[in-house]
Amino acid sequence: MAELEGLEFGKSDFVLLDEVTMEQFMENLKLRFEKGRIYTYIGEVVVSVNPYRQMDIYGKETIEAYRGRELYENPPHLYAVSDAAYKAMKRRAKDTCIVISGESGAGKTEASKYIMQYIAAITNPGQRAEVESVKNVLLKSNCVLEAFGNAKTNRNDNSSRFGKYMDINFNFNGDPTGGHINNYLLEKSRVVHQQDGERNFHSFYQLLRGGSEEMLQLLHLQGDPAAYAFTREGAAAATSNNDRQNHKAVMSALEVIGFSNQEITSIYQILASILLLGNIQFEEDGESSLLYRTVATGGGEVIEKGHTEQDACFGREAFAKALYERLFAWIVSRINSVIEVKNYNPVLHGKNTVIGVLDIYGFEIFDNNSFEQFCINYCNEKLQQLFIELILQQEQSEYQREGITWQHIDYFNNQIIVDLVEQPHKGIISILDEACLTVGKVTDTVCLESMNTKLGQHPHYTSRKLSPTDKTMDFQKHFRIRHYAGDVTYSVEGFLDKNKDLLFQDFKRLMYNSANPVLKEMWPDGQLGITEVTKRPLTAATLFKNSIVALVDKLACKEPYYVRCIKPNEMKSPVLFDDARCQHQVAYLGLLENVMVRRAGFAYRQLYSRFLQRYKMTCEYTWPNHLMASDRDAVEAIITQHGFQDDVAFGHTKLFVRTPRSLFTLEQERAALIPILVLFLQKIWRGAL
Ligand code: AD9
Ligand code: MG
Repeated sequence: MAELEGLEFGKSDFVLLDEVTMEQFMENLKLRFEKGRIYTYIGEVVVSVNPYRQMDIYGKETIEAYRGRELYENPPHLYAVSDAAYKAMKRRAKDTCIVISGESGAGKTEASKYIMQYIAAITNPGQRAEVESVKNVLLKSNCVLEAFGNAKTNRNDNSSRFGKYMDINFNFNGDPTGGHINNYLLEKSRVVHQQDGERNFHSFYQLLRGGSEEMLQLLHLQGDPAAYAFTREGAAAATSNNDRQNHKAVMSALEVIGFSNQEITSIYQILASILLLGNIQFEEDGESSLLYRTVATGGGEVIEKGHTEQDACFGREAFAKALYERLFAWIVSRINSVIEVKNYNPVLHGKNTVIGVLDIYGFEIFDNNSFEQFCINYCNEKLQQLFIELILQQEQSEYQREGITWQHIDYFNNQIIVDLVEQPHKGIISILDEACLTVGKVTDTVCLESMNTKLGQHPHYTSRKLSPTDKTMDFQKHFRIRHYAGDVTYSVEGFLDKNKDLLFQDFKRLMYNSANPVLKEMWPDGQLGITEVTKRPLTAATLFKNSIVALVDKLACKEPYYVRCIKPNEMKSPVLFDDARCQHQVAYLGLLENVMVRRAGFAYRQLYSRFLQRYKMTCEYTWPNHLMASDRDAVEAIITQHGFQDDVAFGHTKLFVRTPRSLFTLEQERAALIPILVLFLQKIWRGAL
């Protein structure tokens, strides 16, 4: 609990509030925001409010001030949790992860970058070249991934349209030796269509506005986003992005990471072909795989099927989206191949530990919410569930197990919404998949009917049919989920196509047979002959669900640190604190419950035997060995000697310490005693005593 700030800045840890009420919580949050204090703790959780202005709190001196320090020695900061995660990893050889959550525009991606910068700054004091190079690639990868995976939305000018989980690997010295990026469901529909006021991915505008004349000529492009169907809608959108400057930064980052000239050219050729593909108009005539496709009949016969104009448009859009998606996945895998840990030998190098940083798309509510928002919001439900399990549930069940007197704190458990989406046979994803597998003309509306029938009783599901008086929904189109973060009305239009994610086989073969080796590498499945492709691929929703379940498993086995981001207003204003919007976020993020559990709870716990081993030297009754009936009694003697009785509780197997300060005192005393002990032991050895 930091005390370096005066009281005029409010309480630096919500645990210190006089009373844990929403009113006091909001008052403190607002006061701190207005005083430019954007970070506040709940124990070890950082609550962050997006300042929407450059803050002078990320420089070298600040990094130095936090380096190696304990959480409560400095004012709250992302750097302090980053250091805590790093220390846990280094001292205790624990894998840790930092989970950043909050709605779209709340500041997750910015936070993840500051965290990475901090970790890069405090490691490799010896400046070893290979470690520096790993750090450099990790940092530069952000710029490339943002160019290809972020876009301006109506919520955020630089909105992440993919989920990112990055593992950073460390050797026994605590220096980064490599890393791995997992990417989750890129919102590829954006390639062909954007909502009013939104843009396509940054990469297209960067190329068109920032590419040299020579480059554009080579790619047969004009340097004007308004000239292309896929970028026309977003061409005029006001944005704080400097496309021209960012293009330069991306080109240089690609080089630093190690992309070859041929690879860089190929990347831009693919972007150009997507733009040109978007401008193709169809008449029902001519020959190309856009106009007909080869299909295998049930009897193994191969026939050609002519396309209607509608088929051709569908094929063209699916192709453009797939080209972009494969390009993005390929860029990620190329970065991974550069940063993967090489020549690692656990016997020689000791345990390889990991810090994971998760920055995923935040909860979204738009005017029109489609399949992508459905997936994004489901993912946020899963992360909220993990937070509940780790912070609210586990904590309380440990007190119960250890027999500590405990008043149970109630919280909303969103498992019921997670089930609504993902439960086998009954959940929305299953119903969607079933509709996709059904042969014949199943439309989005038929699928909606099926959901209405099967989910009509669910307290978090509704539709116009189930609430006929609600005129904000359409009978044919809409269903609504009561998410933990608010109600979202989804339009089923396009759900089935997006879930099937069909791409005609001919495109895959065409790409695989390309003379360009980079393109060929992106389409390995194009090798299969027409009659060999029989297995039905998993649907997009099921693939996404599987990847998110795997992600949650990965996070759950690491020691978690949390950053909970809050968006202060909808206007991107640095001075506006919209009370209602902020309170809504505090409520659904479960922050008040978090304070209650934390406040009634204990910051630190340790097995009696371990505690004793570490601190027995600080007490005359336990040093060098105790003669008491049990370790528990010995620990009690240490606690009593230091006068901490009121700050601890004794469990069946563990000691629980309420505030970190008591522990800090013990640590200081231990540190002061060690040199004296060493001297003492040396004298014994020399026979001086
Ligand atoms: V989304 O779910 O990807 O749409 P994020 O990632 O939560 O969203 P992001 O980090 O992109 O939001 O922040 C949005 C904008 O807020 C940034 O582009 C900055 O202009 C602004 N921001 C966020 N955090 C900070 C900060 N610590 N300092 C200054 C900030 N500006
Ligand atoms: Mg983001």
